[in-house]
Amino acid sequence: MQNKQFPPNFIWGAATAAYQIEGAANEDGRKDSIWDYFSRTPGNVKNNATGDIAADHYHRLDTDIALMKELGLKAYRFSISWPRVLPDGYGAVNNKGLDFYKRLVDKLRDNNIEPFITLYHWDLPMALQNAGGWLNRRIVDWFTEYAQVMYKALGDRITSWCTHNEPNVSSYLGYKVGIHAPGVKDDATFAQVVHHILLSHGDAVAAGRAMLPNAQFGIAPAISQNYPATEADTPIVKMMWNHGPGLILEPVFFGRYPDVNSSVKPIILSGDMERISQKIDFIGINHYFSMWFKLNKDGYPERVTKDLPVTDRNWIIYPQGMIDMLHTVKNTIGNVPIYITENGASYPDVVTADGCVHDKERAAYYKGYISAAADAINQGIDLRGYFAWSLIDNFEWEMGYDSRFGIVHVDFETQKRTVKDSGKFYASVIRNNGVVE
Ligand code: IFM
Repeated sequence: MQNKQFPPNFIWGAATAAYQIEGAANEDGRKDSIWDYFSRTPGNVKNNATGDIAADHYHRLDTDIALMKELGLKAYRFSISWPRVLPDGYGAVNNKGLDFYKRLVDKLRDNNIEPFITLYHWDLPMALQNAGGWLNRRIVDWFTEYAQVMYKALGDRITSWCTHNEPNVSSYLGYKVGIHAPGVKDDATFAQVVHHILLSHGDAVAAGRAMLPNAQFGIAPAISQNYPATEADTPIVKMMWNHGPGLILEPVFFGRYPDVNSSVKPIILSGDMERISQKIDFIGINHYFSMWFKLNKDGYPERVTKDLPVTDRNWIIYPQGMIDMLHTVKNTIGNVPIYITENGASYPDVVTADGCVHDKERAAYYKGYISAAADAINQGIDLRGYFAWSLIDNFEWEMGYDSRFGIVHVDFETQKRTVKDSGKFYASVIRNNGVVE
């Protein structure tokens, strides 16, 4: 393999999300989110795990920032817990909650680590869910109010604002399939929720432009790469795009929904599509795997297996898929600045007698995907940065603590952190600004 170098100023980071790492679920004025409620309901999460303590990041800020420093991170992507800042979703601001994020941002800046904020990574305040949640159109105003609270509190210290993390996934798993909070399985609800999420994105961007003219605004869908099993299955590729990332990116970039060939349509009021299609400055892409599909006898896509390596989640490892995906995005929406806002792999790690975590498969995964990122840049993709998912092992939604994605191991009994071999590999990538053999 040749050395893979990146442009100067390429941003190397790692990512986390509030509910997955913070813990301190009932402290300093925070109230429940839909994930607190969902995970405390028996049977929803493996081993009935909750994020009550998670990686206890709320109390371990200094340790975790020291780890980021040790790894040499240039940037840290994290999300704000809406119910920590606005426990009832809107109205009274919880200053103790806000102070936590002010401290985090100040400490990052003191350490020359650029903070990248995501406003919504799935922890909707339960108070809002009780008022209809994402199905109630008033949520667009509630979200915009929350965004404005954050712009006002941190706008002088933050350049990059991402409105929603994987809106295609949170809506699909939470409102269509029901395996994520709030556990709804209803096609009409799903369609309307997507529309309200998109509207909230657009209005939050517009509010941000008015308050912070120099800031950058974006959104981060999850985009896997889908291939047809045979040539006859090629229509599946477009179908999967339209139901997944296209459902987010086409309204945002073109002000129209892709054709999903469904009788279930959201209620769209006059002016909505203009509000959704605000100009944005970047897209974040969360990319993990590729999939192959064939059309089954009913005309629906069905996954086919491939003789390729997989992670412990059965996610196919195929770095070329990330390059192909980036070209699809560029060909569809234009050469917009892109950050890979999440990329990583889950494996069942063990701390060995030498006190280390020799996660060579994860290290190989990173080598493959980071090399692919370099190739994509050489092929003309405007890729500005890359964030490993995740900085530390954490609460992996319906999988609880049974799926580890960290480049730093967390012992959830003692909260001890151990940099994995993949973390050491990633640190070397950052030091060398690329993969050096
Ligand atoms: O842990 C999640 C994250 O919250 C969203 N993107 C995918 C990750 C791994 O499943």
